[in-house]
Amino acid sequence: MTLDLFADQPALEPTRQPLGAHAVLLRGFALPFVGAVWPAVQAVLAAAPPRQMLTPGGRAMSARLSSCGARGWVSDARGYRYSATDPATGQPWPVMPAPLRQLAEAAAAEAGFAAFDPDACLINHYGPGARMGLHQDKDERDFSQPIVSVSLGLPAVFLWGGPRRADRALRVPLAHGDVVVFGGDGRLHFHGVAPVAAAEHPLTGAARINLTFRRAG
Ligand code: MD3
Ligand code: FE
Repeated sequence: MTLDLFADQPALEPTRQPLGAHAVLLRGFALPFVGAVWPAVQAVLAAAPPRQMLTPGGRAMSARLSSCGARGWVSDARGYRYSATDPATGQPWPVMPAPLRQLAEAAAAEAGFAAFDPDACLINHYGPGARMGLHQDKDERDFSQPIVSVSLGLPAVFLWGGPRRADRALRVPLAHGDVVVFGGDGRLHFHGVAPVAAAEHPLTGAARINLTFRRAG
């Protein structure tokens, strides 16, 4: 008889889980990249610290945002938009570090999107209790390219709705290292993040960090 040494081990390949027709969850896909990605994220956040943005309605978002790449996302009384410069400094956003770009390209390819070429990486920082209400992302121009989302640190429940605000949202637990790739019509679905529960993560401390890679311009 042959001893199956691996019978009780988790699959070596990341598990691929479709979330409806327009999104695929790649559990743990980012884990092999974290050693290179995390120091690069910390360097970006040191140069462009995450800040609470104001919605056009004048309310402060509870997640704190930063960006890297040729474009970053900003919100103020004038509205939401992509900007080539950080409004806090007037300087260009930090360049997108190679390890981040490589992770985004690899995840997109795994989900069937060849040659993903993001020009923006939004970095959302969630402390305990921070959340993101149901919203659509409509500020990008090229809807043929996917959006790649990478979760680091504390877990959270991602809310994955439909094309209408009233559509029932799926509750998807996301853990450190999980990646979701969104494409096609899913680009216009409502989505959000439930309040992050207070805890400590060995890498990020009391924070969830989400990277979203996009082709904005
Ligand atoms: C589906 N961020 O930055 S990532 C956002 O976890 C945002 O920080 C959440 O929603 C977070 O806009 C969710 C997943 C995500 C990001 C953008 C999308 C899903 C998306 C745009 C269109 C459709
Ligand atoms: Fe969004």
